Parts: sequence; C-alpha cells; structure tokens
Amino acid sequence: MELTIALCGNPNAGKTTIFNQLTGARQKVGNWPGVTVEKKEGVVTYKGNTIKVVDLPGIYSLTAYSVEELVARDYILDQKPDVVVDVIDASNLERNLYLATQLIELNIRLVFAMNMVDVARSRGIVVDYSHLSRLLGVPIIETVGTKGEGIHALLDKVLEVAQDVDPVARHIHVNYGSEVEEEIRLIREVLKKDPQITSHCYPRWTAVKLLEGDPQVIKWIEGSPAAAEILEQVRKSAQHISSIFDDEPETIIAEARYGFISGALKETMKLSSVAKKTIS
Ligand code: GDP
Ligand code: K
Ligand code: MG
Repeated sequence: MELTIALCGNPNAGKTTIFNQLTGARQKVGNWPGVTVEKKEGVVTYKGNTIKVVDLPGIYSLTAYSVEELVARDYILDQKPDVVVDVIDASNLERNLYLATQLIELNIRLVFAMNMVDVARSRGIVVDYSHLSRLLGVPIIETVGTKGEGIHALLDKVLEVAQDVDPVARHIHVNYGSEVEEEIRLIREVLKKDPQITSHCYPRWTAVKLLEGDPQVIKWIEGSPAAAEILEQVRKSAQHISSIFDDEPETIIAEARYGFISGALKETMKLSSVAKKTIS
C-alpha cells in the first residue's frame, strides 16, 4: 500500500536521525509554506509498500503559541497523515510524554518510537514499555536511532497501525475530572450544530482546545454559522470551571495531563539503585 507518515517529537528526541535511517538519500528539503521552518520529506519502500515520510518541526506541546507547533498541528489536522510517529526521548520520558498525551487526545493513528533507549538504560531507567503502551493505547517500539536499531520493527508497526490490526492501539482519553468533563460534554453538544466542525477534528479535542482558549481554534470556530452559540457555551463553561477551581481552565487541563503522565509512570517506571544514587 501507499501511505504517508509524519514524524513528530520534542526537539533533539532523534526525529531527523530516524528520518535519515528511514529514507536514506531519498529526501527533499524545503520550507513549510509561508514560514521559514525547514520541511523534509522522503520516501521509503518497505515490503512492497511505498511510505512517504515527513519530518515535522520539533515541539514540546500542541498549542498555537509557536510557529513550529502550528506547522506540526496543522499538518496533522489538515493533511491527515495515515500514521503519526512520535519520537520520544526515553531518557527524558516524563517531559516527552506531555506531547505524546496531546497527540493521544487527537484520536489519530499513532506509534511511539521510544528512542535513546541506550541512554535511558545507561542511566538505570527501567520502564515496562509494554505495560506503558497498554495504558496509553499506543504501541511502543524501542529504537536507537544512531545505530538504526528498531527501524524495521517501527515500519512493521506503522503498517499494522495503518491497517487497524495492532492489538494495543485503542483510543483512551485523559480524564479531567467530573466538573471539567461535564463542560466538555456541553461544548461537544453545541459543536454538533456544525457537522463540518465535527468531521474535521475529533470533537472532544476541539472542545478541550476551546476551553483552553486556543486562539487558532477559536478563529476557526468564528467562521462557523453556529459560532455565536458555540462560543457562548465555551464562555459559560470556562467561567464555571474558573469559579470552581479558582484557576484558568488551561491550567486545570495541563495539570490533569501531568497527573495522567505521572500516574502512568508510577505504574511502569523503575529506577535501578545506581540511577537513584545519581539522581538524589
Ligand atoms: P531531532 O531534533 O529530533 O531531529 O534530533 P536529532 O535527530 O537531530 O538527534 C539529536 C541528537 O541525538 C543527535 O546528536 C543524534 O545523533 C543523537 N541521537 C539520535 N538518536 C539517538 C539514540 O537513539 N541514541 C543516542 N545515544 N543518540 C541519539
Ligand atoms: K536538532
Ligand atoms: Mg531534526
């Protein structure tokens, strides 16, 4: 089959290294339209499949606050690559999982390339990756980009996920607690008034972004015939959450994501006695 995959991840997680391993010399370098952010594309032929690979800019989050984040997010939402591969730095797992969690919330086909496992191992970080992948609902493939380790396994997994035959891949979502969840439900209810909105992006994601006050998503909604009603509900919901928690919804939502990540790591990560000594 023919498919397109996008590589994303935090800066320095090893995206370009993995991109080079995948595509070799078959690459094209340019800029993303309208911005001076480098765009790299390449092609890999694997087991009779033609896989186009796009290297997205390095980002820490999926907000609309930097041009890199917007380029990466727009590409994923508008171009809809068949599979997104999030390259995770295993030696900085907690921080890298913040982006991973937001990708999970997009309800897209995902594979996590757990890169730099050599560095993580040498620091005594021990993680039950199969357990973690079940908790996240995303398959995890361990890679060492610089040595090309795990690259074939990564491609095999991408092909499985693209065909919806991976046993681990399932959609989970971060639970934001009953009060926030109720407001998400109310916003999703009004989003249904414009089927174009609900078909373009996963409605739960759109609802969360509106609660976070994402300027780009708000601008997009402003173009809808149902804009007035939707934005009125968002205003009421945000106000309700702020009054309960005495904090902005954006903060409450970010904290819930961090809580979700630390919960998942508590269940799956161990530090060897050597690592504990060097950290404390
Ligand atoms: P990007 O910013 O995500 O594109 O990251 P790069 O591909 O540029 O990699 C950042 C640095 O990490 C480079 O010096 C790579 O050689 C190195 N690197 C990439 N993958 C691995 C890995 O699995 N193990 C180790 N030890 N180094 C790696
Ligand atoms: K880099
Ligand atoms: Mg790079």
